[in-house]
Amino acid sequence: MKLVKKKASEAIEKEKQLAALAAVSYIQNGQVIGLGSGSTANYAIREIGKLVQNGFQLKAIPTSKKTQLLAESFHIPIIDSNSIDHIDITIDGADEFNDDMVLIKGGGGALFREKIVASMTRKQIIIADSSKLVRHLGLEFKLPIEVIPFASNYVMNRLHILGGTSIIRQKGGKAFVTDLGNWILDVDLGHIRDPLSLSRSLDEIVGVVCHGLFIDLADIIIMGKGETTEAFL
Ligand code: ABF
Repeated sequence: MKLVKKKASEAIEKEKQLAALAAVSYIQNGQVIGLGSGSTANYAIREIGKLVQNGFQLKAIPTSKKTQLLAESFHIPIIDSNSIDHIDITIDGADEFNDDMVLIKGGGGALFREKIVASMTRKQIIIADSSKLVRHLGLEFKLPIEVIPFASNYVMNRLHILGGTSIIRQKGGKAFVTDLGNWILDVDLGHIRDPLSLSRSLDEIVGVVCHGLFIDLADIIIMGKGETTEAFL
């Protein structure tokens, strides 16, 4: 059984790498690049580091402290998000996506900066392995929602009215704290049949900083599939 699991995990990592390579091929010299978070995005950051090593003049905006540290280790020049008015290309991951290119993101806790960077980006490229493509959003992956800690109980009660069951994400026996000092609720809402309507309802709840539904925020999704990739446009 262990060998089967090992081979499955190797296949997933291969798909992530293939998707990352395909995404990085879109990058042109002199561009401003948004750097995503998560293991799939990390493969892309490694490849972007090679571009920089080969003389590409790039400027990068990371979506998390962890991503910034990795980018700096590859000598990718980091700039302040307030020093530019747009990002040319962002390469980022996802936890789930469907045929309508709606994403669930935030499994890594970086969703707020990811959504800001995605909103600043002219070409948002999402990279994922084939396990991330789902028919019904939310059935397997709970929706991450970033909240102001002061409002967490109030938000959990409002989510309950919407039919959601929330838990405060933990790390090391206490509430996980995002780069921006907030908490994450992981909310079981079952099958999210109408992401746009839910997104609007969540945005109205005072204390919600950001939720993990990314709608109209993916220009291309590159999915690794076996030994190749598939693009969703
Ligand atoms: C990030 O990529 C997060 O939004 C998402 O949770 C994560 C997926 O992680 P991985 O690529 O490791 O599956 O953008």
